[in-house]
Amino acid sequence: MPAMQLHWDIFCRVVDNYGDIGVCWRLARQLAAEHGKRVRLWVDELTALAPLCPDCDPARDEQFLAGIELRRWPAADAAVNWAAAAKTADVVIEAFACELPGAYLQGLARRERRPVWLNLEYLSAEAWVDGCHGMASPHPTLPLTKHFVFPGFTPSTAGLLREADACPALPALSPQTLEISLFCYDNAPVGGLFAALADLAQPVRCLVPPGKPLAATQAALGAGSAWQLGRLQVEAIPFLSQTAYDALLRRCALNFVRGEDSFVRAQWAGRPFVWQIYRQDDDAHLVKLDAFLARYLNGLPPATAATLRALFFAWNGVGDPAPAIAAMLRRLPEFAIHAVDWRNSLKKQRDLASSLIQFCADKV
Ligand code: TRH
Repeated sequence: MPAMQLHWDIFCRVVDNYGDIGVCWRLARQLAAEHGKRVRLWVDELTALAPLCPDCDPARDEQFLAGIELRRWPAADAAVNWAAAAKTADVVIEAFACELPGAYLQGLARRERRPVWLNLEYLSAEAWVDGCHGMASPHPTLPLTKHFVFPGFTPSTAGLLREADACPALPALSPQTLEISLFCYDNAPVGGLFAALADLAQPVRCLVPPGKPLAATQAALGAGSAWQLGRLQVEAIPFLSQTAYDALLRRCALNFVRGEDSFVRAQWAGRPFVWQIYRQDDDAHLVKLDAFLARYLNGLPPATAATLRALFFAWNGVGDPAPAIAAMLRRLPEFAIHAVDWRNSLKKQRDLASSLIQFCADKV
């Protein structure tokens, strides 16, 4: 392997929710823990990290956590000596086009040996991603080139975030109770879900994290934090650390996930999942959903594929959720086998952190 590329700066602006910081925090941890990198993570809103990482103190400008130097990225550029900060990094990751401070970029441009500068894009299963991964974009005025890195589901992309221990042996499921986790946006059709679950012959326990999932649940079932509908028990749970959340996904027989990072984790959990995609203007998210399903359902018996397709679309506002959920629940054992097969096929891909390291090494 050529250059060591030891020092990595990752920049993260929290747009909304937990996905931006969720991805950056996971990537930072893996680069430090598995690849021995010295990572400095700049985050504008540390309050978004605190729920995922209970050791984080959002009041502090600087702290060391999980082997990472965590720094506040203040709104005012003058609050940081960016010229000094630009002197160390061998690799700079601008997450999700968050735009680096001008003085930091100027500092990078003055370096004798320029760092590798990457823009980490959002995940998409669309085919065009294959052609765009690795594309270069020279800075209009400075002698710097940014490369676009696309996570994805094919070997032509940078792959998915996957730590060495992302796919341990699956724990046994609860024999009597069907356990379900529900991480969704507040417009998810949870009423239809609860109706379908309450109709099952088996006892069901549905675990609801705080924020939008709980708001949706309360809108459907009324105020409170625990509800009983026949054999269905719906229960509010605390927001878990990222590691504990990953473990919860493995423990549940079915997971409802959303956005980007929990969506990927559900796939590593090897359990059936339903995805609520992050909504975009002009229904661009439905094109992305379709692109994912084309890969995910490929090769399944037509009736199974049709059931899952109807369910994923209904959960995203296209179709009637209650019958789609009921139909999926009848096929849950088939869906469970597919979840493991899918995980095993995805695991053959190179993971995102390793791809980034290789990409940077190739640039030197
Ligand atoms: O929070 P999200 O909706 O994030 C979204 C998406 O990433 C979207 O693409 C992006 O544009 C938008 O943010 C700005 O969903 P996501 O991506 O699943 O992120 C949630 C994170 O929270 C993930 O890292 C898992 C973590 N998490 C925990 O650590 N503990 C918990 O208890 C739960 C429920 C989640």
